[in-house]
Amino acid sequence: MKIVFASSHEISQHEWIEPLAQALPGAEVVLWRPDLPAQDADVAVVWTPPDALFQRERRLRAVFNLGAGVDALFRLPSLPPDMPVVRLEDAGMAVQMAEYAVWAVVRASRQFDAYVAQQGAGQWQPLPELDRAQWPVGVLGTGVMGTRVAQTLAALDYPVAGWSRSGKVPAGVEGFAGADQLPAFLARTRVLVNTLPLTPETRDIMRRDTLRQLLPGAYLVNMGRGDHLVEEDLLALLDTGHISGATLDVFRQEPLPQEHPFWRHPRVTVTPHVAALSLRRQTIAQVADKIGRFMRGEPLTGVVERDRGY
Ligand code: NDP
Ligand code: OXD
Repeated sequence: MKIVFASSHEISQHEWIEPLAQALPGAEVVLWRPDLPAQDADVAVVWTPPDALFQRERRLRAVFNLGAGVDALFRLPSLPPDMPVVRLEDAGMAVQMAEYAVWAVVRASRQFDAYVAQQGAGQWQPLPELDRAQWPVGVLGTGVMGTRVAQTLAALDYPVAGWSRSGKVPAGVEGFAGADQLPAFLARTRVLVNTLPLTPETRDIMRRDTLRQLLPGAYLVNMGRGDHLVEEDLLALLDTGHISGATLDVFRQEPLPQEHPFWRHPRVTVTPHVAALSLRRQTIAQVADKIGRFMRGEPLTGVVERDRGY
């Protein structure tokens, strides 16, 4: 079996290629480069690869994505429509997403930024206590990531609801399903936490008319994809005060351009797409297991449903 490894990021032979080969005895693992002859590989392991991969590697039987989101792959015109695409499931990312959401929600609801400002001014001024009932959290997408986020915030006694296609939510979380129930979900939500995958149906889901349905003084946490959020609409609603602040990890253009107003906005926190980092050991173990199952014709999870887009 021959595996090509294709990534837009720098790939170290020592950190990725060799451990993957060790985890799959008998497999040949090579780094794919557009300037080398086609490798005639059986499978590709990828993170945001170039379209040229699928133009050149004509014998691929499946592609294994080194992340949970497959939107970048689906943008490639040469990805064959019937090629199985297998995504990463959790692999140590869900707990990080939960940490990120807790960081943002707790900072906003406990007014910790105000205490940081007070320290700067040498002020000792306790602020009113937190009333969690005033901070209902709504999690968009209750899949692998959203479930862990919702469970973690519910364990901190925030009132938590989740929205998904099916309405499936963990215990202790109120469930809302589909487009029909989106208005009711938004109307009870003050902190909106996005963990949706990017698909044609979810693109621009956070825009003026949906964000305006949130409770006044709403707070936004975006960990899904930049294209979920209409950035100008967020800026306009921050200006009116309807949205009190936002913590954003993903952007329509990454890296976020230097001139972008989010960088200097006093109520926007920017992080560089790090809500959950790939953990090398867990990622390699999971991908190797999935490739092994695929090659042996055994059932495997994480196969993306192409018509749903996730
Ligand atoms: P899953 O496929 O496990 O979950 C997706 C969830 O979104 C499901 O609950 C699904 O509903 C719901 N959903 C999808 N489409 C719709 C729709 N049209 N309407 C309502 N609900 C919908 O994905 P993961 O949780 O593993 O990952 C989610 C996303 O998180 C990734 O695609 C990626 O964009 C992002 N991510 C970001 C990271 C970062 O560092 N910023 C790191 C990792 C992931 P249902 O349950 O009914 O199917
Ligand atoms: C992912 C990501 O989708 O890191 O896994 O964004």
